Amino acid sequence: MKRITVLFAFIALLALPAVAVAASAQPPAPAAVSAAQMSGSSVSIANFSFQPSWISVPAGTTVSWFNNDGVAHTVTSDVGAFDSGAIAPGAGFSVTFSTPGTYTYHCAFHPMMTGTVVVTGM
Ligand SMILES: [Cu+2]
Repeated sequence: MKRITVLFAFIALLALPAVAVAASAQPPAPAAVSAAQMSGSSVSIANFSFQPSWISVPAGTTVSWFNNDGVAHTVTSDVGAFDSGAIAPGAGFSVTFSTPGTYTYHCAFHPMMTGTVVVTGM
């Protein structure tokens, strides 16, 4: 009986590193958003901020926001040009900017969260 107990302990020790590797091998959920961010047309909402808070895109670009935070936020134009309404954690919102200009926006729930989209001519 004691030998079986030792065997089980040995197996458990062997299994531990395998479990740890499997857990760390899981890809981060918003991998697609990260790739899009490199093109400059995607904004992550995280830690009560827009990241990046300032982006510049050519006219005709669709800018997407993705809520990576644990609470709902909004993407609300300062002048009423667009308003996402509440974006739940894990959800997104996008706007296609066809007219060059500077578009400032904020979160209606947390007014200290602000961002800017600069749309340049084509
Ligand atoms: Cu917010």
